[in-house]
Amino acid sequence: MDAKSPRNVTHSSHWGAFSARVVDEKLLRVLPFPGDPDPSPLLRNFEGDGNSRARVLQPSIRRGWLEGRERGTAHRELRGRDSYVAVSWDEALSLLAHELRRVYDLQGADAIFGGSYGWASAGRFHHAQSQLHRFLNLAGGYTRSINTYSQGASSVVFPHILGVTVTDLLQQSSDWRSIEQHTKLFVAFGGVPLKNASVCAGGTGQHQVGGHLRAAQGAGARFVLVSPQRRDLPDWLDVDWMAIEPGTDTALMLALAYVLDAEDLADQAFLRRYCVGVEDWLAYIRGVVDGVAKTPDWAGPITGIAPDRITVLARHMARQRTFLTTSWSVQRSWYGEQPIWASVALAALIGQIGLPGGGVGHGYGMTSSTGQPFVAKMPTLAQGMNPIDKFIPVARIADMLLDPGGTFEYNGNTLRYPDIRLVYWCGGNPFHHHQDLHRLRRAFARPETIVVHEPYWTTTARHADIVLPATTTLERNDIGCSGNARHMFAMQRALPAAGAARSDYEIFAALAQRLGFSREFTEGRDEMAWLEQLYESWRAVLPVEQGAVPPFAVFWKQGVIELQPKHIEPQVFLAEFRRDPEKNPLRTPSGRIEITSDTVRRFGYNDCPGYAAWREPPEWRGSKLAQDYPLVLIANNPATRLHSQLDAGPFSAASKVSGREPMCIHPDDANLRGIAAGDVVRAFNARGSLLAGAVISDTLKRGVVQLSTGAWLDLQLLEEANERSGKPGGVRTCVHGNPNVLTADCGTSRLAQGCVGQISLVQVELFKGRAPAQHAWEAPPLSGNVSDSNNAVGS
Ligand code: PGD
Repeated sequence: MDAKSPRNVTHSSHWGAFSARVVDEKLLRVLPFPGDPDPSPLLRNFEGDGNSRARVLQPSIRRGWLEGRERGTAHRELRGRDSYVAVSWDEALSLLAHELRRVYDLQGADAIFGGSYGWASAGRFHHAQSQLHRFLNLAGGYTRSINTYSQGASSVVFPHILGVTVTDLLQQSSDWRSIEQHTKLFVAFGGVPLKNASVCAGGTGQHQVGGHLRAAQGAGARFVLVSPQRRDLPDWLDVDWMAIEPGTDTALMLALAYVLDAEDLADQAFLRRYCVGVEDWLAYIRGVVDGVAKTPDWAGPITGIAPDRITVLARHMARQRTFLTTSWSVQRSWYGEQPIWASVALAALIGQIGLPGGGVGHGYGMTSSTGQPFVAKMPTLAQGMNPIDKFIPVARIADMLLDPGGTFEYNGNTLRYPDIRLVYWCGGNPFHHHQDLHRLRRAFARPETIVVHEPYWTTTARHADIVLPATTTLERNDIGCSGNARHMFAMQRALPAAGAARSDYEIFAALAQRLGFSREFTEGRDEMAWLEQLYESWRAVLPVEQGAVPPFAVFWKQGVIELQPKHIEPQVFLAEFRRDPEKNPLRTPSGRIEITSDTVRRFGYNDCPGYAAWREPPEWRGSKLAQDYPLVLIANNPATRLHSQLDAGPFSAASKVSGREPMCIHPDDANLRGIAAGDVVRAFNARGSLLAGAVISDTLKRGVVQLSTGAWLDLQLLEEANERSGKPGGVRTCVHGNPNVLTADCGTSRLAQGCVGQISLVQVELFKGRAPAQHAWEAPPLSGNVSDSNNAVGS
């Protein structure tokens, strides 16, 4: 077909399937998949040319590294503000192959950090982490990371309480049909925010969470929202909003448990048959352990919720079919293990775990997947074996780089940080996702070499020594699906690669050739041959209930196939266990729900004892620090993009206020500070400072401000910082509004070491200086000019 004639190309993304209307090799429009009842507005971010300014178009080497590394300096401190030299693919790959060999030979494989956390793009073959891990495993191995920024605490605590991993949980969760049919009271700690249900890893053809909420309400369910933000459930839903103090959900749950216990409403038969350790927990709740009974009167001043509302809610919970769910955000904070544990223990007292419409869940609305019936395992690229057994919990990256050889606690073990010399990142943006970004900058000044594959000049790319231009999802072929979604999409190449960009696969294939394991890495296949192999080996082991699934050629031509959910009947979490706990014990040491875990108790962690307990977080409204920083900042996931992806796209860009990320502030807090809608405000604490655009809203609790993650970092020295907070010589301020300059970099507890990015204490003031424009979406200074012939694929 003539490249100029318009064509529609089937494709998919983490935020939904679509067809790309392409004219003259340019993307004109994105049209949502017609089968999607509620397509995500995030699709618009693919359109326009806002993102193209920041494309990495050529392999680029940081000048300080290029000029200094022979002399052993490499000017690591310049990372993040250095200029780059464009080089040919041949030169870049030779430099990198040499560097990898040097580090493997001199320092060993555990000196290479290949954790490379990040969402990258949908697509089973071009999954950036899988490509990197397959490559590094063949090269000799690497230090890896475990767990996620999403569910850092819950992924470690659930196996102790219920014997399930978070992956099991996603597959086994009670599905929305069972909730619609049976739930009378739906209590959502942290809500079911539709902005998050817009996305799921791998994408979906059907966004259905809004429809399920509507159906449940239509069938008579009542919703209680426990959150500092009303927007955590849709405004069209009739909701009883308990505007809780951020970080205090555990205290509320303990008080609810207190009422159930005190008023003899706990289901004793359930507790006896299915649980262990309830008496120890109740002794703590009654105040036998620490002299403090966890009554509603105790919880009222902590949570900001009136004691009588707590009492009434507990009674309602016991008297009707009640479903409790916690968001991922409530555990992304200090002692994040506790609200998860408390929610399960509370549901156990209610006694409805394993019954349709009752019991407990986690992560409803956090992606579109939770509560959708499991369909099938996905085609997966084999990563091989890593001969190195060193790992860190993912959010401990800065600790590792700053403290080689240092020890840390994790889930009952004392471990040691390796001495990392080379960091290899592919498909993630730590200068978006990590906390305390000034500290991360210091950590990123440590390794000898940092390598990043990126389509865009993100802040992470700007901290790398070797930056290799990666294609975007639209520039390659792939297969899009996720385990809890019914459709599988052919993700067909829509656009030619920008500049000299190559897919991660092509980059690793060329590197593997230089390092002598090309055959093992590629197995002799090109992109299309890999897609066919992945699809056909997946199709060969599909369960019979999937019926006839067409061969690859037919699938590719059709662009989409529809699969069947594994269970026809509504799925109920732990129903088998409830039916017969002897025959279907949980995978906990006792085989029962561990309201108290002897295993965790034996670890001896005071920040995570053997049952759910209230610990005052270092940063909350009640802490001493609140005298200086009286507002609680919620730094949650954005509504206008996935994390930091396509921040310059039209939907995300249009949401900026005065050229910056919008910060929501309650009218009373705004009035107190003389802030009006649209003003540029400065938020700061001892860790950092940022500018944002004010949005005045009473949809959040007084004393709370909200700023989404994902605005690309743009640190500028502001000489004109306000007198009250100004420092001599100015303050390095993110003028775009990336909240992770303000968040704390420490673990949830010694158990899980998850990230605590959700909540921090800050002060906010009207910015009185001349606010500079943000330049985060532009490429850094680049010298050198490389002819296209140098860049041919395969060099
Ligand atoms: P993304 O913006 O998705 O963020 O952090 P994550 O690092 O996943 O980054 C993906 C990067 O991959 C982008 O820069 C994109 O351009 C690049 N990319 C896309 N496709 C490809 C590809 O094919 N190849 C290559 N090489 N690159 C590609 C997300 C993380 O942030 C998560 S999951 C959560 S839940 C956390 N949430 C919070 C929070 O609530 N609060 C705070 N304060 N901080 C958080 N950080 C965490």
